[in-house]
Amino acid sequence: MLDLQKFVTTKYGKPIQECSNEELYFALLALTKETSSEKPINNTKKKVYYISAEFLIGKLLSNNLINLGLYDVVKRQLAAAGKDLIEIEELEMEPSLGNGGLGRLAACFVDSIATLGLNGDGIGLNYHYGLFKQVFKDNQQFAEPNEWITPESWLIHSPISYQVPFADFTLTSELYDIDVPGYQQDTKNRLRLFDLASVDGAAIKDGINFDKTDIMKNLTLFLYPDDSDRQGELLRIFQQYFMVSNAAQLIIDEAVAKGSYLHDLADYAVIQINDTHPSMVIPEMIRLLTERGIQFDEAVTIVRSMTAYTNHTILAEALEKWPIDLLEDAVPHLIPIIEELDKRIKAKFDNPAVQIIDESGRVHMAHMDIHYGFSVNGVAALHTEILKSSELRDFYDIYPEKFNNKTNGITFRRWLMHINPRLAHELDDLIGEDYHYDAMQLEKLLSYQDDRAVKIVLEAIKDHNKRKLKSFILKNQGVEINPESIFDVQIKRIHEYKRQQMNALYVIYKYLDIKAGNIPERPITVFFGGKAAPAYTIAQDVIHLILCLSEVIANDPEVSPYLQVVMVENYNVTAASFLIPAADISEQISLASKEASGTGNMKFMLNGALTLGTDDGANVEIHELVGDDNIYIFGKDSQTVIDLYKNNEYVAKDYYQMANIKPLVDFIVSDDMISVGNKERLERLYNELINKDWFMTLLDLSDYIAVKEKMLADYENRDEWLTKVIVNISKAGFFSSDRTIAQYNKDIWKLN
Ligand code: DL6
Repeated sequence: MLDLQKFVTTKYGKPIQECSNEELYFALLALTKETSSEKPINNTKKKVYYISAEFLIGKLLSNNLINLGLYDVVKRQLAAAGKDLIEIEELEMEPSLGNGGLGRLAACFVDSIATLGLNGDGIGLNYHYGLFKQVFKDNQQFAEPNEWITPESWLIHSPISYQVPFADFTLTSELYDIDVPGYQQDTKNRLRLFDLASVDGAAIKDGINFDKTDIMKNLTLFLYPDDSDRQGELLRIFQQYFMVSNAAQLIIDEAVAKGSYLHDLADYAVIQINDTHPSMVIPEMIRLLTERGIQFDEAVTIVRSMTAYTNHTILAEALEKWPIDLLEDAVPHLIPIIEELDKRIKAKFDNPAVQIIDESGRVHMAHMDIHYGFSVNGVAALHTEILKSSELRDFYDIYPEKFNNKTNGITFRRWLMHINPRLAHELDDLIGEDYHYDAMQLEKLLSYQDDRAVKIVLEAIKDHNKRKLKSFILKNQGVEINPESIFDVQIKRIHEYKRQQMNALYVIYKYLDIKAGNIPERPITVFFGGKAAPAYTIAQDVIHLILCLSEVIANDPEVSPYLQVVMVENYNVTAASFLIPAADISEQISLASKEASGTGNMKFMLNGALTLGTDDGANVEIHELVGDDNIYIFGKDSQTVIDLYKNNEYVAKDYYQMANIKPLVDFIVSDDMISVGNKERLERLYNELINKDWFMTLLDLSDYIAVKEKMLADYENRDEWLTKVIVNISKAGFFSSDRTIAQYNKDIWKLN
């Protein structure tokens, strides 16, 4: 049994009571690292290497304490000494190693791989300043470096180092590991983050600008550095190659250490390519194998039998295509290999749509993955179907056997047990703890869907979580929110296809409706959170719209008691952990066919929020599981949208002219808005909406408003609403990432 008092006294020479929270945080960090260091590394023969540009792991203290079985005892012993684990954990810096859904998914996956006792590590880069820290000024987003690495942290410096060759120099890598203890598992895995000793933050000036040419100093400064110029594109290629060359060398070394003689490498290792950022691992692995004496043809066969690709987007512009001359400048030694791979495809297929190198000399990374890997998966049922029937149809015709679906999932250790302990304890009491190991057991909760006493407890838990969020927002942003209001939450990267602008137009509708004298039955607080890529102007304009609306409403005493808009600054995993358990309405309103899956939708459902969404991504599967009565679906379906694009039939202006829509869009450039905002930004967004609206905001706006109004009205029938909440929680088990990983293993990795 852990004796925390003894551990702390040995470390500091004084008892817990006399320690500051900071001292206690570092004591708990040391305790957790020590406990996981004692666990042996999983060393079974075959291993999966999950290579990803992002791992959005979030704070680790509670998560690791839960997985190591120490959480309750630590919490209790701290409380006995008058200390609060939650307050202590606040001092942890959130690692800045990811950005959005793809990165958070990778974090859930490494947790689930370890929890299922599978041998698998995450491999990525150790970004010193993450994507960026979002700061609001003048109702606009500004970017600052997101510093997170402190002298004592979760990173463990490893002696492993490799030489990574580039055109003009060779870099020597460093490796930092973060232990990944699975939930109540005897062994552990690791997240392995490569870095360069010479990287220097002093190169950054004026926000997140830096000299992009000085690779030795800037290689791992930022995730997704601005690639709007050639030097930025080159830097991304340097990063990607650095990541995969290190990964490939590590994979070979580990396999050889276990007895592989390389011809049988695929019996020891399988690589999951997470989106196209790690795609260069294919030519790099071929290069390393041929360098070690394997014939080119055999190297291709080996690599093909050990690499699998996950597609996370159907946005064509997000599928990477690198100009070959750019690759030549950074990694000339890969060019003959890529050209040979391309030549073989050209000899076999004359369809230009499936070539690796296109007529303009661009290398299509996804095409290389599909031809030279053995598996291609989408991340939700609808997404995979769209890949097969339209986006990657030509490939599906060639390789139907490679395509498979793996609907995403989330780890319940973080997204239930950690962020909503009261709900988790209530579930433990009602249905037992089996769902900790088998999430489908949550269905047992269905038998309580008419239980008044359970509903009262669920209401009380939501109320508690709303008050926790209130304190968080007050502390971080100095804004007071009303915990008695309905919490309507949209948190995700800012992107036109995700349609935060449609939600903002609803806010305008509600604002004007209240001004017209229609007072809502209950106040509503609309939360937004998310970062816009610095080079994505319209997304920045959407943030500006939301911030201006927030100010206009806050300044209007006729409306502010009933409606509030909060744009959460620097939205990250920590903010999500407060927002999700407090939410009533989960906004999943992407244009149907555009959101590959979404994983926030699953987190909200698990925490008792109801989905307001389109039939898109994993919403479709949520809809199927909970049934029509327990979800609020609106908008055109994916096939209609696909046809609209195909036939070029959508004309935004036709919708703009409609009597109920025009006043809402016009409000964007009203005097009220321009008085608190930037005219150029607001006008640009307004013009975009009426003249282009590529993601069809106005198409679904009327339906969205109608269904949201219905949802708000339904909220007042508390009994029926809480039945829906119970159904949603009960049906969330399917979305455990343990299920997703078990499927990856059964169908793709075949580890045990
Ligand atoms: O698969 C994880 C996550 C999905 O849930 C989201 O729907 C999808 O947008 C996201 N994809 C990306 C890749 N880039 N883009 N665009 O982040 O993956």
